[in-house]
Amino acid sequence: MRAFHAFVGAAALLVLGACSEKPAATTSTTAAQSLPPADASYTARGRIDGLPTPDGKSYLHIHHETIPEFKGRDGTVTGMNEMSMDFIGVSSSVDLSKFAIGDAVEFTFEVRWKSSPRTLVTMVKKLPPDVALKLINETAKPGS
Ligand SMILES: [Cu+2]
Repeated sequence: MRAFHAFVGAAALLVLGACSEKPAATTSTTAAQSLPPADASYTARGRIDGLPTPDGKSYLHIHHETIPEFKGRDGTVTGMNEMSMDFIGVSSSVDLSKFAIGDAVEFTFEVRWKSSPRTLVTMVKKLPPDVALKLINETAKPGS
């Protein structure tokens, strides 16, 4: 019995390992080679609310400030309200290991309405921790 359970455990780990590596590999390949030109690119400020986990269940999540110049699918400037938003596509050139939840950041993302990932984060840089972000709906600060 004991040997059987150990075997099942090892098999489960292998499956998890395979799942967690696939999305990352797909994202970086896509980013480097086969993406059409971006419809638009925006730079905004925000606070990191979540970071990708190896199991693929969590993505880069940023509570961003208002983006007044944001254009909708038809090219009309609609603006994007302050919101907490998942960014599923992250360029392989961005090293997220340097960041922690709660970090204030400036970041750039590209939008492609007709392909996947629809948003691709291409730059993230840390802002001073005491920077005053305009996040009206910010509730409890992480760690408080
Ligand atoms: Cu948004």
